[in-house]
Amino acid sequence: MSDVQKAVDLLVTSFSKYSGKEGDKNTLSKEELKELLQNELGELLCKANEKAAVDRIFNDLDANSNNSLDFREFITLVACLTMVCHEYFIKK
Ligand SMILES: [Ca+2]
Ligand SMILES: [Ca+2]
Repeated sequence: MSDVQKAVDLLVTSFSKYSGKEGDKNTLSKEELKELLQNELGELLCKANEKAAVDRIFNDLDANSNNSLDFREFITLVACLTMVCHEYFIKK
């Protein structure tokens, strides 16, 4: 597999790993998002431990306000982070 294919595969696998923990297997609850942020993005999002920060990220991502994040809503976070990282490397 190419690097990009591996990255896509990893994103899908990582999402499923957390979304399958409770409730709907295909969506992330706030608790599942919190675990994902802490375990997978702790270095990028150092405030993932703060409840208010998790609440804000969750509400920002939950585009249809149904109190759960599907893969499409989750990928918005990954896209934003990727763009921020990209800008950072361009400026370097
Ligand atoms: Ca779930
Ligand atoms: Ca939603």
